[in-house]
Amino acid sequence: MMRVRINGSWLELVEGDITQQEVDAVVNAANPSLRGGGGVDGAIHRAGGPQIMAEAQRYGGCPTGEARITSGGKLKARYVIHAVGPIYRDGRSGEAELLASAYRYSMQLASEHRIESIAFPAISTGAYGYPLPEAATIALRTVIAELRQRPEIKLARFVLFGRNAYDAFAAALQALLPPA
Ligand code: AR6
Repeated sequence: MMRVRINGSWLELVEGDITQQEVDAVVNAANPSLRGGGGVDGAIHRAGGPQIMAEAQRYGGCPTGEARITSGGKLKARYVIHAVGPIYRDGRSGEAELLASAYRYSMQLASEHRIESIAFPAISTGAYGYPLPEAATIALRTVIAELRQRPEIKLARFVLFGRNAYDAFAAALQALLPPA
């Protein structure tokens, strides 16, 4: 576990399962149809039950780089924010901006819904193939900038699935922080 103070708020890295988090909102790594899938998406819908899908369907989809919010169903979290990251192609097809946008959009929705604690997965790094080191740097840089601008969000936690993802985020965070 790693924990750093960003102004008055906390940024945390933990290894674990996002469906088990006791936070106001968990972020789903969704696809533009919002109709479910594997990975985090499958796990969230399985754990949260059919209410989440019923609400998500009403949006009729979500463009890449944006996000939509539903209730958390049976999850401990009150909300699920369905964020759509990019499919990684070659790194020169706008992927970095779209990935940053998915995180920014999620933080904006969190602010609007008075969400004080939010848990993110490593969006786009599974089925969508984004290389972990690059994705980690973009994710952390973006969420740190958002925490600085949105002091009402008190905690942003990255929930990394497996040692490999955790280590990539820990290394990226060390590299972003000012030297002690
Ligand atoms: N908790 C936290 N992280 C997890 C969990 C979990 N329970 N399960 C997997 N991960 P992915 P993407 C990690 O594939 O790349 C779906 O089919 C996983 O190890 O879930 O954005 C959607 O419907 C990886 O590091 O999302 C889309 O079609 C990270 O979460 C597509 O996959 C993201 O992997 C989205 O692909």
